[in-house]
Amino acid sequence: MDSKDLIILEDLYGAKNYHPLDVVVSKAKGIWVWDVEGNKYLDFLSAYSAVNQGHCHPRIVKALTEQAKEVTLTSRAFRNDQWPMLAKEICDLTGYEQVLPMNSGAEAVETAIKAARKWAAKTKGIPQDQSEIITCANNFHGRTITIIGFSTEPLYRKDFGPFTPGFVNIPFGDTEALEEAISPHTAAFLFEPIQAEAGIIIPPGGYLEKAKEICEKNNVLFMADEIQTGLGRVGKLFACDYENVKPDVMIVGKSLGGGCYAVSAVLSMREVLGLFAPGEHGSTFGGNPLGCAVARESLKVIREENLVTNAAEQGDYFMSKLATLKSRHIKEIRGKGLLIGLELKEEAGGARRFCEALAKEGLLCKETHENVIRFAPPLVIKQKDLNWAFKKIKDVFKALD
Ligand code: IF1
Repeated sequence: MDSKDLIILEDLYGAKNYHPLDVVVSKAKGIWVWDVEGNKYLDFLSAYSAVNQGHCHPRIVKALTEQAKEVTLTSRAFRNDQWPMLAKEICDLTGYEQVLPMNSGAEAVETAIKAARKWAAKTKGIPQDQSEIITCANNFHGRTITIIGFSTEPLYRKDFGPFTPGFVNIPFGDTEALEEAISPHTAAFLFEPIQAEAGIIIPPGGYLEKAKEICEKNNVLFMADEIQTGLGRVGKLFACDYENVKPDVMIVGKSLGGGCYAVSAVLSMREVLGLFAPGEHGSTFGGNPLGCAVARESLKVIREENLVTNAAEQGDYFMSKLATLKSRHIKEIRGKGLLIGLELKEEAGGARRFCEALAKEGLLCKETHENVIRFAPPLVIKQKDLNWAFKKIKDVFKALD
């Protein structure tokens, strides 16, 4: 089967809930992927930051294959020898007292929402079914009905109602709006420290610190969704580290599974996660030994290969290169670490055509919304590869100028 045949099959049998570039990947290693015909591409998306460690990292693949020969799934009706080790290691790494394991990011966000509502009822004393959670406009936290219910993106919501009540939206980056939105029924403030899908939106300096202060003053849980910004992506272990702010609840996922398995988790103090009684929440695959063995190695790779420092250094370097681009199409270039967005002017004709031209040059990027090209390579990338990528970007902007 060549790429053409495979695209026909996918378009015939696959639901069209995506509009992928016509690149049919059959092999991947580190920062590189190859299509069925053997054409080589540099991956500048990292599966939306789920492959921070690079594709098919040998240590993570080894952890996967070794564990697969021992035990893969027991359900949590019984215990296993990998989950307790991951629980300790991730709590030691992040400084939280407890952790609840899930699989997808959305499941972890839903878990955090349930934890906040449970805490509101049992600890804050908010009357049953009256707790509120404050979220930000242009958020992205996943695709479940509850989560899209507080999305402000019509495309994610259309025809999927009715939605879950109990959410209040405020503008991102605005602490006065946060203060005004808090009521005696507010359980939590759920936010992304940098809004990636919204177009790599970085809040004003001091925003996280001030927002945390407001939440503390009002006994509101400060819940950070670090599923995309966490685990080194933005040049710190977590985006909240830029302001030395420690969320009450932290949600992680994506690269926790090292690109080899879906592993997500909610981290918090016992005062919050300790409120879950047996049977009140769960998941068939949550905390399974295969995912936990992979996650343990994924975290070790991030630490032992200094991926956080590399993301900071290479991100700064790449931003300085991008700043030299001369193009009438460029509106703004922004980012932290290796989460970078290049925003085009309205009249540039949309980011998709730039991504398609870049793919032809061997650089795989993805547009976010209409006008932002996202640059997010695996955190193992070296300067020489960024130079290669930059030349492709420069050539494409010259050609499309
Ligand atoms: C899609 C976007 C990115 C996330 C944050 C939770 C989740 C995500 C901050 C949910 C997932 C993915 C989902 C994927 C595309 C991608 C995405 F474009 F959709 F918004 F990365 F920006 N919190 N983001 O970024 O995690 O359930 O997917 O494991 O749905 O198209 P998930």
